[in-house]
Amino acid sequence: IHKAFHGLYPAPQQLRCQALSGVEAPRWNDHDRPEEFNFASHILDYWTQMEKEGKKGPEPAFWWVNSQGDEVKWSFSDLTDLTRRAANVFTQTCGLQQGDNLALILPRVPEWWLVTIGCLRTGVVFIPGTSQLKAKDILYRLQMSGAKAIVTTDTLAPEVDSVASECPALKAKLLVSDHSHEGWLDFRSLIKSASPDHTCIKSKTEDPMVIFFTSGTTGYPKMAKHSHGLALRSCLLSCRKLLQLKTSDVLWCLSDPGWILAIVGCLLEPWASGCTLFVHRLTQFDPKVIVQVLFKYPITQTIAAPGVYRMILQQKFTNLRFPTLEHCSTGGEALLPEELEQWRKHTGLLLHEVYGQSETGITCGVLRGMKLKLGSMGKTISPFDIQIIDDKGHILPPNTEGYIGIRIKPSRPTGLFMYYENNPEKTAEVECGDFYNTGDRATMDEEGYIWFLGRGDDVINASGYRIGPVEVENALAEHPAVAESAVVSSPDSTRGEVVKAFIVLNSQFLSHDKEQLIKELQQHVKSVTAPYKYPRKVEFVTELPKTITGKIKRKELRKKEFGQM
Ligand code: BCO
Repeated sequence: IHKAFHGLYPAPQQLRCQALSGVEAPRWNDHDRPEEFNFASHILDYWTQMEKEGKKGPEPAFWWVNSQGDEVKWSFSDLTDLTRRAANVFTQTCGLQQGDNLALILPRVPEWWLVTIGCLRTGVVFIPGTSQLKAKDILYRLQMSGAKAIVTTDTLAPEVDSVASECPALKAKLLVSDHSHEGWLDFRSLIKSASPDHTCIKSKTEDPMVIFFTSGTTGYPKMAKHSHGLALRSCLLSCRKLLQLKTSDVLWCLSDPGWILAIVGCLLEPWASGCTLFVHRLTQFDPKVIVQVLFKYPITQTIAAPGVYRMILQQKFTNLRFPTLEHCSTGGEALLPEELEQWRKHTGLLLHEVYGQSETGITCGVLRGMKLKLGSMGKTISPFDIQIIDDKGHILPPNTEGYIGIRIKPSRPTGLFMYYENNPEKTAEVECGDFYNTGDRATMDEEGYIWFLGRGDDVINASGYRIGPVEVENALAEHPAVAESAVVSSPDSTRGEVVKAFIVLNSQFLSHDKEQLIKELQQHVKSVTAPYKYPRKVEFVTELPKTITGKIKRKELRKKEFGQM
């Protein structure tokens, strides 16, 4: 069942095609805190062993396709082999050690999985980023994290090269490409020649594993650092009840590899249960391709942001009865009850909402088979204890609006981020009494069902992207037309919410064609920072509402957008 990817990698051993013997995935109880845990050795190598003993069926662990007809199928044994090689590339070729940081900016190419698991094996802390990042975003990430290595593609290599001299910590640049590039190590050929012998580190559960850059109301993104506990959480009994994956399942998670949803849905969830992870190399989002893929391949479960399901529904396809699809999950932004109803009507399937942040992974959700309440994003998943709290950390009574809080005292639960790296002030800011304050507003009913209401601050959630207004305002400020701007969230029928910029123009631009100027400003933002942040709505104003101390009242503008004033 294996076709070597472009013939680059050594032919791995064939899977034994024996009947399934109902082999069980390794599990931990919700409150277990093993001193040591490593997803690569405890989970992946376990499945490899099951394959070798003929106790696991012939289903691949990894099934990757693209629109050009290329296909990669890897067994767990293949994954073990290739990721041990990746581990050797990191330690031997690049000289990386446990605890070093590595920036990982790849699209959905098979090497993304080799890098992530190679990092797990060596204890190198990986920092995923979306391929939409631009030179400035990359510079910020490299400087803030002091990353010693970066792995990316030839599209982004020039962007990295343009800032590399300002990143003294950066020692190794690894390229995933069919072509070589001066000053870059060729990851594919290094994997080919590396040894498949490697002993996985014995990581402590509390050792760092991954860092996510996450946007806030003020300033630039913070670094939410997670331990191996994030991976352990996927193996806890309560978490396994969320999707109830079997080894025969084929799971397709459509999240971009830069987000925590991809770490959970494209790595931890499928392999914690030994099922097949399906990946389609979507270069540009296209609902038609998604629908074709769901008809063509035996996919049984999907995970995607609500916008993906919404955009499929908006295409008004005549047939959405997918032959093998059984269970759909969604997270990243709010799902409207109407969208759930439409999806059910057209596909015969429910949309099961999950909720989480870069700091938390999945915290609550509608478990498979659980009673669903329209508009609710389900219940807390243990060992997290979610309560609705006020801004002092007091627990509020049922059906009262407050902040979503996750209990961190007397002990921080497995899977919650450790802290914001190098930022004890921000780490302290989100601690609220006995809770981590997510900053998201919600209510909880008497049965524990949680109803999302929105952000409590100025952070924008557009199409499932968390966007800091300051990041967009700073990008706009670089354009000569902009005297000042205020960026807020605005409702949108396709994307839930979009970024809207209120802009005061410099006098010499007042006479310019406004439509043309809007396009130019949008293009400008797309060119200086990750394009998903660009303002899809722009309004020119003569002044911005401000407090007497001169602070922009974004809340006022936001309320106006949502018709609340
Ligand atoms: O709409 P436009 O065409 O004007 O602009 C789009 C792109 O075309 C453009 N773009 C992309 N790459 C570019 C580029 N422009 C220039 N250079 C490039 N290299 O920029 C705009 C990007 O917007 P987009 O990403 O929203 O694009 P699109 O294609 O409409 O995708 C729609 C969605 C729904 C697929 C996408 O928005 C999406 O994937 N959203 C979900 C994000 C997500 O997974 N969030 C989860 C975060 S983790 C979390 O919440 C915790 C949960 C446990």
